[in-house]
Amino acid sequence: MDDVLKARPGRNYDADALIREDMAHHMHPFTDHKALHEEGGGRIITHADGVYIWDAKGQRYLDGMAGLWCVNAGYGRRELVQAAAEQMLELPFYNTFFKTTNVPATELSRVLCELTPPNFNHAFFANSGSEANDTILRMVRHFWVLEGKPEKQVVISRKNAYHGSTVAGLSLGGMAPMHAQGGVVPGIEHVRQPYWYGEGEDMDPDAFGLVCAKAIEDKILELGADKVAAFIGEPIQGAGGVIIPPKTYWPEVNRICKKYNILLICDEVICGFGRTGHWFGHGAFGIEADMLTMAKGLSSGYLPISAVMVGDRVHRTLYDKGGEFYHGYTYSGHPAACAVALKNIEIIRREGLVERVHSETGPYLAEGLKRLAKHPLVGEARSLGLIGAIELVKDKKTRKTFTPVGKVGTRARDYCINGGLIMRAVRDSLIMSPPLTITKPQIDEMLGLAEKAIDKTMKDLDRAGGDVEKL
Ligand code: PXG
Repeated sequence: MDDVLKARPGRNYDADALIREDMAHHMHPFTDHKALHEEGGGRIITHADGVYIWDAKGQRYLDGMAGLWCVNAGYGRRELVQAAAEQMLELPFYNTFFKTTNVPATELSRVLCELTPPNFNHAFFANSGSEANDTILRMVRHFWVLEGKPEKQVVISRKNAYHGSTVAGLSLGGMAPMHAQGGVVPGIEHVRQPYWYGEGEDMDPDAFGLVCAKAIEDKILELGADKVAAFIGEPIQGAGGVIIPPKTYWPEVNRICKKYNILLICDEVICGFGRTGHWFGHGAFGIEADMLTMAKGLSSGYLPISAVMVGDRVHRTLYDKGGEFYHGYTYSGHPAACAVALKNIEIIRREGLVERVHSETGPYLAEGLKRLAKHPLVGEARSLGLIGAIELVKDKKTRKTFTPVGKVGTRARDYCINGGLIMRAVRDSLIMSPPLTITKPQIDEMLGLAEKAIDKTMKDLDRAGGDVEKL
């Protein structure tokens, strides 16, 4: 065990050989492999500590994306490694089918019920956000059949939502390029997103929030409430570009779902576990959800695990009328993943990370972004807690975006990475979601590096006479 827990500083790798090997045999997710080859291959990340990661060439980066929105407790947590190692020595695996369970899965389900609102008293485990959302789709459709309303099967979601990459996940999501590859599950409808900066035109944000909520109501009326099973949404759309809805949006969605007897599902995969300065995104917006999905920050990404929190209303029906629900994954409630999640939650609680994001680092990031918003290339810089976006625009006054879309954002993102900062580019926005352990000086460092990258991008644009095609 001591060996396992010994510090593992970066070893010496033959970076070029590794990159060649990777290009030869490894198909990466969401990747144009031909383009990756032409660019000379990817970055090989070798080790990490706190908020920093290193690649095989020895370059250090501040990880402004917490892995992929997930390393909430930061890198290098020996306690999490120890929790996994101890659990694996004791019981590395046993399934949770056939009337069996294990100690960490039992404890974790109780702890998740403590952390969520009082109507949540049951957890179902899976291994990824996508699997959790697959579970949701099956559960809500089954629920309405058991309720004697088998025609209530349609799920309403939003355009530009992200709910995963399995067939159900991509169908629930609203990413058109994903829908075009491999087919979608029928009976899922997508309405407009509450993206005021990009789509609100000259409307007041609060009025726009109501318009977007009304789009849900209009869709319900178009389909007939007797056909609609549920509405699903991320409290803040993450992969879609950190879209923080106007404050009028979610209360109105609550009202509409109640009025038409439609289940309200929150996808907390990104917003959960302190990201917004609340334990969950639904808490930040007062969303009264019937079901929740969570993953990523649940284990800070140290091991794969996700959960569906099943509210009492749905659980009661499944329990009373459901008989066997033919659903589950080999690794549902995996003991090592559950042990890590439990320790991770203990760390978040012990270190007061949610409160720290809420009252210290979240407001500090917001202040820094306010300063950055004065930059001539920045149209809006928004955040809640430690999730944020910097929108780069052609014209600050009119909120006019660049065409073609994406080139400016990608250029700025590449400058960030070359400068030692990991950021994501979504359209022409820079997206951030750092570990919740980030300190104020590290936030300064993150924003300073982002600003340098934006400056360089602006110089390139000036040199190109403002013509994005010439970038
Ligand atoms: N729901 C939400 C809200 C997510 O952000 C998933 C579900 C799916 O989780 P899994 O564990 O199946 O990947 C996600 C995942 C990006 C990016 O480019 C975001 C995610 C995944 C991959 C890339 O920002 N989010």
